[in-house]
Amino acid sequence: MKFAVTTLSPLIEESVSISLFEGTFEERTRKISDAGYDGVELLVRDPSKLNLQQILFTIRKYSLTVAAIGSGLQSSMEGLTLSASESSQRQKAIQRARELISLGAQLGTKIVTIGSFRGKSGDLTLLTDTLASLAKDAEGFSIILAIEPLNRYESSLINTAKEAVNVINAIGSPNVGLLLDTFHMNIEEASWSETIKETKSSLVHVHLGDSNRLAPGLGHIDFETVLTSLAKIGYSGWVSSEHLALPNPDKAGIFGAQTIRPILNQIQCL
Ligand code: LER
Ligand code: MN
Repeated sequence: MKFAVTTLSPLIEESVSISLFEGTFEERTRKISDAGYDGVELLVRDPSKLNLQQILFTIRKYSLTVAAIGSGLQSSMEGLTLSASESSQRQKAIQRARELISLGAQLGTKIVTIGSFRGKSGDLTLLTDTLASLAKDAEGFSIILAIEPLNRYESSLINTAKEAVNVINAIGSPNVGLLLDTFHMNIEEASWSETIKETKSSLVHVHLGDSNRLAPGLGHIDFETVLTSLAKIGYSGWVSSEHLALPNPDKAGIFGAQTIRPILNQIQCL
């Protein structure tokens, strides 16, 4: 398993609750590397504004890789959702998803997340069709769209791992998989080990956040059980810390790494 953390891509001035580490993009990248992460999950707004060469240069300078493109800012900051009922709005979101897929390929990751970008409510059949058509774009770029169940208070579309797997199976593409986020799982799932075992064949990405959405170790989720369950199914993808930047973005990022890195090291020694 490889270990990443969510942080903003360059040129976003607004503060974002789940962007870890403070400073310029280069300063954040250096701190992420120093804290013991292997990669970054980049939170992106408008991909056309990004200087990709500069991002790649900085990330490589600190021996990191891009774990995933996080799409959550599309709904929270750009007002775009893939389940928008109005066709022109939905088309704008679909176009943006295509840009994120292309961005992911150019930055060398396989994963584009589909979490809150899908919207808070809407028609699941329409969303499934939209994701099926995006899967064809993803195929051309060797990208996997990682569908993330969100807890019931954030969306009425796909709350559980089982619901996500139903959508993934209905689409039937190797370019669509499952993203499990421990914060959402803590609300919606009955068992860490059973859910992870049952979703083995679909699982492509994992978000780590504690029960209160603080850094791992600041709530009551047993991350040893979570990570051991992932190891037992042979999961070799990314576990990406995505949690509130509290008490501040640096402390939260460092604390999360201090909780997770020793468990990963121990598991990898077994
Ligand atoms: C939102 O709660 C979340 O977990 C993000 O990954 C969604 O884009
Ligand atoms: Mn998440």
